Amino acid sequence: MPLSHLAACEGRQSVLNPAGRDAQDVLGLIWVMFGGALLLWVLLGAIFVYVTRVEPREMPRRWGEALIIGGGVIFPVVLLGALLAYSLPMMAPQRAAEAGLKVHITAEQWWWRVDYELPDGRRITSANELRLPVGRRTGLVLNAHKVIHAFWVPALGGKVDMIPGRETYLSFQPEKPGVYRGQCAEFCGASHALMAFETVVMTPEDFAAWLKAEAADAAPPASGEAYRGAAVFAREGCGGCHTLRGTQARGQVGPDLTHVGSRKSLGAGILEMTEDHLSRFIAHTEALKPEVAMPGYDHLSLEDLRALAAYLKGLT
Ligand code: HEC
Ligand SMILES: [Cu+2]
Repeated sequence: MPLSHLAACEGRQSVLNPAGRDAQDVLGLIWVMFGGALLLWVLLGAIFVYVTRVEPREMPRRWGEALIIGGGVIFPVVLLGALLAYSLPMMAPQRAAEAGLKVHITAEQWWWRVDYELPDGRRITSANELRLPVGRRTGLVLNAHKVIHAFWVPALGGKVDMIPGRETYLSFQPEKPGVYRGQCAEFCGASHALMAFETVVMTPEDFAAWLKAEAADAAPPASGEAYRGAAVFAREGCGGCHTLRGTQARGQVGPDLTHVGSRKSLGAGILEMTEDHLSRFIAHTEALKPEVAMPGYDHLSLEDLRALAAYLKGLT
């Protein structure tokens, strides 16, 4: 592993490197709690040194009682009360869903359904990548299909469980354009560690342009090879599980592929989006993601796999 990967504090998936208001608040809370714990540790150490080294003789009973009541009851109540008073008001804004864009995210095994709900009620379906406008607060409505998962983009905000049959909420106000990694943070089965996604924070203008492109139907094949790929897609029945808006493919089992080629990563954050990786993922799905619901298509010829990859990469 390259050393740079070990420098987790500098990463794009770190609470110590906040890129949004909510993550900034969480980091503040971390430092306050760390400071409080340090203070307590020093205080206890001092008392320990005092009673073992400085004054090891038995203490008068009145002193002992005062120490128990003061140090064991009053002090923790005051300290924990202050921490509670400091941290509670932070919770509401982290979950506030303001008017404006709302994104519904449903955790599947092991990928993410992502559904943008515009203020006028229109929905735009995507998958495995979240895009957000910088400087605005976007509400996230979280859900899960079969088992509990947890949604976490450390650089942007807190972590919240995703529970089948029960909506939970989070909201982000990103402050720096960039790409931040998110990861499922609750064990959800064999491929739990392979369930990540990129969050792309864009300027409001770029975001509006992206959203408009994302709302469009799938692009028709633009080359001979892509054309052949579209035919393989239809012949192999990929559309039984995947949707390509504007075509016969209307499956709901797997991720929406209408604009799969424009995503930064493939297979829920496990591979970079390239044609090579696409053909590898399609041929060896189960080897790359244990227990995945998509069968591997390793019986396809290399030409068919390449054509499929060219077609899908062209769906931007
Ligand atoms: C039985 C249902 C099923 C069939 C059939 C199926 N897939 Fe999938 N596919 C899935 C599921 C489920 C996933 C999500 C896997 C994961 O990442 O956990 C997926 C993921 C993908 C992805 C990655 C999407 C992304 O957002 O990264 C691609 C590309 C893909 N499939 C292509 C195909 C092609 C091409 C075919 C036909 C040759 C096919 N699939 C057939 C269920 C299916
Ligand atoms: Cu998980």
